[in-house]
Amino acid sequence: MNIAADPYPFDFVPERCALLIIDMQRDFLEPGGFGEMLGNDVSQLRRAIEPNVKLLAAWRAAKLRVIHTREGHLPDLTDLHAAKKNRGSHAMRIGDEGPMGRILVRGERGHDIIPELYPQGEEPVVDKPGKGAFHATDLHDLLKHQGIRQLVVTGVTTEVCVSTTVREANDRGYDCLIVEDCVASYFPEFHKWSLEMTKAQGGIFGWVSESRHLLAALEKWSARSDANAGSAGNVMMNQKGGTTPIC
Ligand code: TIU
Repeated sequence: MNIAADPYPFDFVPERCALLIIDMQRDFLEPGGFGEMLGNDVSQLRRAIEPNVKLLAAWRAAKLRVIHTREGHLPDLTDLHAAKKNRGSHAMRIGDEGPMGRILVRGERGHDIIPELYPQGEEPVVDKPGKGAFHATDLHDLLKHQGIRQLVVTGVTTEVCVSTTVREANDRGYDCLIVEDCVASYFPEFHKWSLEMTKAQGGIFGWVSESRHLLAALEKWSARSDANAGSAGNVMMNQKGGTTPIC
């Protein structure tokens, strides 16, 4: 199934594709967390929430794979290296107590995913200490075991964790498509150029598209699956006028 994308249409194979939602956590999207601690205006990221809500709902309705990630550290900070801990000149640091609990620490309110996009059922949540979702996680194994070869990537921030993850995925053999209106940055220019870099040189890191194209494709896919399920669940009339399931 072709999806309109840059630099050319993306050959979407739903059964082999996962929706990977990067770090839609309070610590990045709400005041008082890591994003604001770094001096950023968190309201810049919030425009990606609604398009993600719609895409996630359609993805779930199509019964395709969804994976969430969260950036953060163990409470004892043993997975936080000094380079990340000490960078910058901020009064607040990772692990310090903020208005939403200890900043970027697993189990704290600020570290969790925003309620609008909260994981459901058995959707995996990959906790990552770094920017890339493959570094020091079992994401690659998880994808391999599920037969996933393509990633539709959304979340925050475009040029940091989204871009790092797409680059890591690219080197591990995945085809990645970034959904432009479902990713966001504190810096509109970085967002723009990060997407430009992804799709430059014939799609050096992957494809860029918009959620409306994905939604249309998912609708088609769901309609087709429903039709198939209808025929798979078909029954034939037996001689007594009852029904026999077709196995
Ligand atoms: N600072 C910034 O833009 N991002 C991060 O620190 N993490 C993620 O992008 N998730």
